[in-house]
Amino acid sequence: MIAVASGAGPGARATSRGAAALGALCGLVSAGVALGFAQLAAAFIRQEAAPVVAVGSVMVNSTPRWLKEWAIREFGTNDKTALLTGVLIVLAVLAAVAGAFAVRRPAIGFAMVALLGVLGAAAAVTRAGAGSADWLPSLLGAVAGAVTLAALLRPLLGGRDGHGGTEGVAVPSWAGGTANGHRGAARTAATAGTGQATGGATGASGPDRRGVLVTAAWAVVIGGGAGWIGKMIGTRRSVAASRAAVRLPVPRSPARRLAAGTDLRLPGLSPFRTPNGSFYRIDISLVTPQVSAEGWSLKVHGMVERELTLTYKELLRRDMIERDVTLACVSNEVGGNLISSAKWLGAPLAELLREAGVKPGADQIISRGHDGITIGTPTQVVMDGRDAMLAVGMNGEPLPQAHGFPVRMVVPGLYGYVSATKWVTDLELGRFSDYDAYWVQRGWAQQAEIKTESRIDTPRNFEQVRAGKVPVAGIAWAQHRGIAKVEVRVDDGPWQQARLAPTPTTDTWRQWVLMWDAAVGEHRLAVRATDRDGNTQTPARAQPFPSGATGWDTTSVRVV
Ligand SMILES: Nc1nc2c(c(=O)[nH]1)N[C@H]1C(S)=C(S)[C@@H](COP(=O)(O)O)O[C@H]1N2
Ligand SMILES: [Mo]
Repeated sequence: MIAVASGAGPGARATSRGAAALGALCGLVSAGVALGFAQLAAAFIRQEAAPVVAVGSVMVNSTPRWLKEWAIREFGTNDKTALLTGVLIVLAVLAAVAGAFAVRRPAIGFAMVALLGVLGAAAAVTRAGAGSADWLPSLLGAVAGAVTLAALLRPLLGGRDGHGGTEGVAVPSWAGGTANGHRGAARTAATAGTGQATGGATGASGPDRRGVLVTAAWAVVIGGGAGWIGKMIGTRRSVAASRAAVRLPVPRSPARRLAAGTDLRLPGLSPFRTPNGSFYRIDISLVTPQVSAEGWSLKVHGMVERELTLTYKELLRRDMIERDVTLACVSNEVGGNLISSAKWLGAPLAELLREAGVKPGADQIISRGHDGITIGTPTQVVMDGRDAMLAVGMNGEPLPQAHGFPVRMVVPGLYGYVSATKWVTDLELGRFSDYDAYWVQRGWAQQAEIKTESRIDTPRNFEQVRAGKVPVAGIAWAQHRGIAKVEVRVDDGPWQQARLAPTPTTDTWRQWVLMWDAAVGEHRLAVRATDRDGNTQTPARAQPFPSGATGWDTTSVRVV
């Protein structure tokens, strides 16, 4: 990077490199301004239309399964942050390249800026659930970015035919050697005029460079301000206020009181009810959809006798039930944590469907979320008497925004991707043979009951415990069938029956514990559950795709 030789060659390279570096910096600043203005525009349209989020969303929708599974494994629930960071890094690199190009070949540089704008706009309009004006933020952003880049580069481009190379101090300190000893070589190059010949615009003088930096500082302030105002407006328009104003109704049918011992309260064991803040979260949305209770309505249509539309107020006036139900994600691996349990409050879904009058042959309920997802649920499962509901409350609070405020579906016994539509706004009765929902289009099973499974919560894998009585404890689940038995095996010993905690219904997980007489050494614990239909968990390992993982959870423990 340092020009050591005297003479034109290396010095010229250093100056042109320096110009490219300044151009890259201008590109970065312009990208920042572009994002700021795009954010401001998105505040008035929708948050999801902001370019980085839009590109991320399209990637979420088209990521191959192995990559998505890897991301979930690697980043867990931070997978979204990781994705957005990745998109930002790629944008930063492209913006820097565009800026570097713009110094020498403005046409190419500005074409790249335009292309980035078009890409953002294309992502925004093709995103599932996009609105018709969603291309605007990216385009406004691109215009703001281009204007900024032009303003920043003006002195540099002007320098090409102006004073570049003619002044004694033509070579800026950013152009190559920063150590004093190397300036001489660079200066030689510039004064010789060869810098322009080989490297294009190299002649920004000290005052010009200062001008660029001052403009850049202004651009950062203005772009940052626009972005900040956009964020403020976005937050003000958020539905937090709407949620805070909700008064949940008293259920006609309250949840069964939890019998003593339902929660064994052992250290390391998952609590029977997962606090809302630690409830697992899985969805395709990079920004939490903002649906206010006042703006919400649900349409029931398709193969029904009578179309219905329901507002939030009307929904709250209906008879409500309150139930403990354990939700599980089909992507949960053996031993994984994509499973949580809560006490839900909601209106029975079957009653609503009976009012609409389901036509014969309508075997699929296609529900749509505000984020554009579609989820297909068997009509017969919802109508079979189980507590399928349109939930508005979770553990005594209005649904948190991340979990579907104002209304989501909950259907005991089915994986989330075929039942648990958050931000649900539309129910269409149809046929499985006519329509594949979002995940089914991506190869997952069209219908999927939750498989009978169990997990060891304590001792944890590779934990070290003291010899003697050690509680081995965890959870087991077979929603809507119910857990009949849980057995634990130490090394190659016999299966020993664990003690089962009570549960209010068959729709939740069930805690279990086995007091283990732990002897010094390395031991391997395995667990298997049997449901009330008599199915015992198979040891055969299966991946989550396409209909849920199977296999026994195991932990390795060192007893000292
Ligand atoms: N609108 C919407 N609803 C959705 C999803 C989604 O991506 N969008 N994901 C589903 C999946 S795959 C699961 S496992 C559950 C997770 O619900 P939770 O985030 O409240 O735990 O929501 C389901 N409902
Ligand atoms: Mo899921």
